[in-house]
Amino acid sequence: MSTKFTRAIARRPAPTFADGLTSVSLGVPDYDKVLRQHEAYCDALLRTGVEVLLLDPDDRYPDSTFVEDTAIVARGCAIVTRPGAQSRLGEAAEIRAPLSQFFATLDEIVAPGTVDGGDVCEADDRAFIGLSHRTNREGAEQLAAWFGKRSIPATIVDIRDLDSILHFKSGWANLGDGTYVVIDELVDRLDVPHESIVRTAPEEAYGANCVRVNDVVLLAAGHPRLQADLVKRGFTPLVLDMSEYQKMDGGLSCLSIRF
Ligand code: CIR
Repeated sequence: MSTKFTRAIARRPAPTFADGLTSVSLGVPDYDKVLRQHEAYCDALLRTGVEVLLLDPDDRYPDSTFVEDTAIVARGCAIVTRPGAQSRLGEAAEIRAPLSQFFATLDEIVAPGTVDGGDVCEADDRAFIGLSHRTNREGAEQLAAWFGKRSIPATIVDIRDLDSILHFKSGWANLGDGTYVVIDELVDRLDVPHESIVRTAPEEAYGANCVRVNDVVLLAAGHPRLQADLVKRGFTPLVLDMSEYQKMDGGLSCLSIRF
């Protein structure tokens, strides 16, 4: 079983994109390429059958194209997060109006809690919340309670000791149908059966941030082993060049909120 998505919200990258936060040294993103890769991403979403609400770029927030971090949607309800990086806090207010087009009420994470949507993975009948350098204990607990009210049990996973990933979903993807894509470092951290895990090769760890959207799995280019493994398991990967987003610690999931 996998969630059927009908809509997605994305935001065009701002000209200030390269001023955003990053922990990697992969070079400065080329803004023309950033835009082209974003267009390809939105086209791919459309091909999965979802309607895309594309928001205008917001120069004030270089990381604002990573909309996933600002809200979580589950069972027809939405909660606005409180991003963990100071420079991104204001992004939460900016997602309210677009979300209000689809949700009559919006809940919110309140101070001192912080949550980045990239730390939150919904998996059919349960949810995982990464405790990271962006999502703190208060935020994770507020969100777990929010899921609880919707009868979705949430497991908090501490990833603060892992330097290799920014967010939980940088290393863990739920593909539905009982399958997860997982990096080595996370394989033994959660109580999911090993046979349900597609483990990424160490040199393909970035590929773990893949996204199931309806009949396809969006997958970053350059991960041939993972691509083959997904095909073997009956999935249909749709490969996208993410080079410019990787330079800013971003991946496929962070570029949209899907519901
Ligand atoms: C940041 O550091 O906040 C951005 N440069 C990247 C955010 C990526 N978001 C995500 O994986 N959900």
